[in-house]
Amino acid sequence: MPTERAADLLRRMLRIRRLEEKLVHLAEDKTLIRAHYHLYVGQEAAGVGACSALRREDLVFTTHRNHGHVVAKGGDPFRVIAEVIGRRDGYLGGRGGTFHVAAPEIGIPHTSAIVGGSLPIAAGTAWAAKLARAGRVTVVFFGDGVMEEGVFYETLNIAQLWRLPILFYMENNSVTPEERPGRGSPTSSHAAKALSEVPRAFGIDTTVLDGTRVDGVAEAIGALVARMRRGEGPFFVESRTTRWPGNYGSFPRLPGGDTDIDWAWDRERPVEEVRSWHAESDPILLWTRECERSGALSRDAIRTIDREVREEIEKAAAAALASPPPDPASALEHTYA
Ligand SMILES: Cc1ncc(C[n+]2csc(CCOP(=O)(O)OP(=O)(O)O)c2C)c(N)n1
Ligand SMILES: [Mg+2]
Repeated sequence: MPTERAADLLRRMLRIRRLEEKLVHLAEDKTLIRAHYHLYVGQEAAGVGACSALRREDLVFTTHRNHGHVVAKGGDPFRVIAEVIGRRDGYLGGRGGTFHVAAPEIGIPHTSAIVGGSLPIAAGTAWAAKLARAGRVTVVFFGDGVMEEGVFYETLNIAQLWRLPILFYMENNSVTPEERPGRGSPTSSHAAKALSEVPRAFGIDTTVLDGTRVDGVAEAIGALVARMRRGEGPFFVESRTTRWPGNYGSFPRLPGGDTDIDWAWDRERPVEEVRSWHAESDPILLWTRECERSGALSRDAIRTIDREVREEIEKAAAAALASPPPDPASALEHTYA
């Protein structure tokens, strides 16, 4: 891979990681994030790889883990952080908060934290694009838990019957490293033997991906997006990742602190709780090692990118903290009766 592109993918993944680490630090002040919030740590390669195949006008729908998808689609970290902490410069003026970060101007018209809530709306934008012959595609990211919801089945059915230009991007974040593609089959709490067999039963072209490999995701999704632009679709992807230990429990934690980019080479250094995760399943450290191995990026170039991203996120967070809360007089804006 050319150096430019390798660096761009790394920068985008790091932007998400550093932003979310910053959120955990901000959340220590309970007045900044007043309720529950979820992180995308460990799944960055999925969002960044998939969105790298998209244009600005393509549409993306996301979930309760939306920060990563919004940044991957080109969202401004300042406006994302401002939204999460409820400030005026947030993408929704501080009204949405962590669960509903959406940014229509970059193709994220709506975000729902209702498990499965975005699927039928995404099918709607795909239907609209098809009618308008817009060549625009829709990607809907969702978790494996969505496959337990009724709306999933209705949406898959109509999307296939109407041949909609939509990619169902299912992030199966509950697999062990041994269960990632090429190694074995995941066990699941779903009645289906394999989750990927479900869309196949609808006749939908389905791919199982290693969601920790940003280059593999980018290449596979690039090919599917090209086919959708030529009028094919729908497609289904099962993207397998391994849950980051900090995402267990009711609130995210940073076991061992912020990710140190040097852990890519110094595998024994992270605390034991996260050591094997960073060694085998951290998409950013996997990519860092791959970039060095292939010669696309030197260790120093990687460290420089990380330093630049950390500075960028520090600035974004400072600006978000300086942004005022919404004006009380605007409370009824966007309210319909
Ligand atoms: C309809 C609905 N039921 C339950 C919840 C509570 N809830 C929030 S996240 C979540 C788990 C979703 O699992 P999955 O889709 O696999 O996403 P993950 O958290 O693993 O990324 C649940 C049950 C919800 N938000 N919406
Ligand atoms: Mg899940």
